[in-house]
Amino acid sequence: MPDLRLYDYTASANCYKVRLLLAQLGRSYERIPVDIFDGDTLTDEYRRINPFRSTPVLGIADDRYLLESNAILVYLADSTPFLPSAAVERSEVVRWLIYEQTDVMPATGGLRFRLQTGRLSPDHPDAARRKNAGHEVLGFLDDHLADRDVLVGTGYSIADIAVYGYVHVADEAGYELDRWPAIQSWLRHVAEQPGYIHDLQPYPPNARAGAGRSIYD
Ligand SMILES: N[C@@H](CCC(=O)N[C@@H](CS)C(=O)NCC(=O)O)C(=O)O
Repeated sequence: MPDLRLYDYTASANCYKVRLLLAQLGRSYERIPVDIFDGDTLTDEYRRINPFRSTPVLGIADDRYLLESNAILVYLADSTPFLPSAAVERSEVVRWLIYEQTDVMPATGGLRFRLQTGRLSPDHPDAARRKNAGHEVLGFLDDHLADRDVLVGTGYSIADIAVYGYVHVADEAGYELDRWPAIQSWLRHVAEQPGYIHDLQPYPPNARAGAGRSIYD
């Protein structure tokens, strides 16, 4: 019986990041599907697991639950090559984990979600605002990656996994990734890493605005 339980939504790139690291670590786990548009995160039981009602959540031994995708990546990567032990490199990894959540995710994943589920049209001012921010983010990443294969130091790390989770979906949010050649070669480099999987699903019909029950409606 695996000691890890992943509360998981297959269309979420935050959840995909955790599935990707688990696959690359070769860790077995129990997958607990959470349909966030069928009210699964709105129950009292789910609130006890995660008062913020988001996915992913990682259940570990002794009925403890880890929240926040990147905090889960740090936990799983501890003492592995996916998280450098040297203080400076470790700090740089954390910097990218923060940047992914504050800047990358809203511009790419947030826009993908809203466009694909009919919450925003491409010409809505909020879509345009996110798109402008995304151009800045992707330009910045392309500059950073112009002379390196990975985001931190010389080795593939959870910084790459986290940022990859939300950059590889940028085309689904309407970005033309061929504008950023260094990002494209980095995306290929990530996809060539041992144990790589890609099992992110499109949003199902019940994710459309008004079609289900979630914190978004
Ligand atoms: N900062 C959080 C964001 C989590 C998040 O927004 N998860 C979304 C899916 S990508 C979710 O579960 N939304 C549904 C809900 O909160 O009920 C993390 O990285 O884990």
